[in-house]
Amino acid sequence: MLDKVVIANRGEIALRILRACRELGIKTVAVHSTADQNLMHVRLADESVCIGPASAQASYLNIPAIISAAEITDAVAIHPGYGFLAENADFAEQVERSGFTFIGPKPETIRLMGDKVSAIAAMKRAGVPCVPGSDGPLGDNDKENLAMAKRIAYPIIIKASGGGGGRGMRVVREEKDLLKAIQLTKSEARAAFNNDMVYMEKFLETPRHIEIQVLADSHGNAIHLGERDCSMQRRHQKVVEEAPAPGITEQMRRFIGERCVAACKELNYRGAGTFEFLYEKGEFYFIEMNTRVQVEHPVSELISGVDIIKEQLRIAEGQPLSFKQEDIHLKGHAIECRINAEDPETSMPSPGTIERYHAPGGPGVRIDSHIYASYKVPPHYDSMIGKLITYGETREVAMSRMQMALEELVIDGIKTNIDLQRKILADANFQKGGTNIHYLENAILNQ
Ligand code: MV4
Repeated sequence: MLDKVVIANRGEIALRILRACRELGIKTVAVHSTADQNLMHVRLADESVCIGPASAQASYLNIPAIISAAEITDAVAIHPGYGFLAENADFAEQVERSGFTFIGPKPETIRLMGDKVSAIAAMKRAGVPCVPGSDGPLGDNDKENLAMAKRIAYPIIIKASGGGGGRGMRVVREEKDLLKAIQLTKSEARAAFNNDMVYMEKFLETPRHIEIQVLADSHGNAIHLGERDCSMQRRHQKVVEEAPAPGITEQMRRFIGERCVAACKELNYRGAGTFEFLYEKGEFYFIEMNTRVQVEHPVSELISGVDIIKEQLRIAEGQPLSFKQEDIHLKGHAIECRINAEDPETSMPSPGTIERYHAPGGPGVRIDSHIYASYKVPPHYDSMIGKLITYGETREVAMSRMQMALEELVIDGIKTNIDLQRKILADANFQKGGTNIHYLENAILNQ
């Protein structure tokens, strides 16, 4: 097994990774900023290294500081978690060139998937269904671009190849706006991503966001753990996630899951990954692949019984996957509510000191959080302070347990989105299941 791992992240995911390492007997090194001396996982880690000042740029994004921390502690591997450097191919490359194991895919794979045009081309080749579109970058021939949009049929969307996660896109509803929109998206993309490559897709008006979790080892084995529904979002920030996705049949799950597994084998994929799809009128359309572990991985863990972080560590060690697709039996239903330190009126981050904390419990309740009473939420990072996850034999049981857990949960001293989560769980259409990506903003937040 890996002897010692550097956890190159903070907050709940750093603690989640530390727990997985402990279970496997792996020593841990916490690396943290000066603002994060009091993080729970820093206390629990075997060793800790301060890597820089509060600003993420100077600490959690500081590649030489993180690699130096691995060197001085004699660690053998680096787990990037999510966000920060998790999908930075240059970081993965420098980690490996310095003689450490990067716990994730090969740098080439991260780079391929980070470029959306090349990611979509790879998926099409592998037989993954994609959104009808330009099948490559847009050229600068106006006549050709106008003809292409007419063929795809309006509305269409222009997306930056270097974008993703909602950055660098523009919807075009009428022919008269197309050429201007292409130019604007290009110049924004050049400024934001230093890459002005853009592509065109049919714009889907009311899709759901459904994603497939995969795991692949370095021996050519790949499996999927079914799907998650992440449609309940605001400004591209997921708020509630669940698995399985309401209304997805066993046949649809097998169809799309098998295509993702085939793509993993074709790409020689390694590690945990997520295929993101838009789902509309019974069809899946690939949009992006995430080459990291995701915030919402616990809902897949609860319905599959697989510890995704432990599998990441085993895969990085070169071990084969500890199960085959036939061994995966998805059972029951899981829901995750993200708990954010934010103002309920404005949804702006609301850092400060947690005066009181009471965690809910009982059957089927899991909390992934690093917070404790007296913990001071720093203003420098993401506002998510934990995740409340419930499991039940049915979706109804998981929802009922979530409603009880949200009632029990007490976080005093800072503003949080707990009341918003209570409102979502009480919403009749959420309870029915299958709401689209616009539902939270259009129906719940407008009440
Ligand atoms: C789309 C789309 C509709 N049609 N692509 C936004 C985030 C990025 N991952 C892709 N996004 C979208 N791409 C086509 N062809 C609508 C969105 C979108 C969205 C997607 C997933 C979750 C939330 C969203 C919110 C607004 C728009």
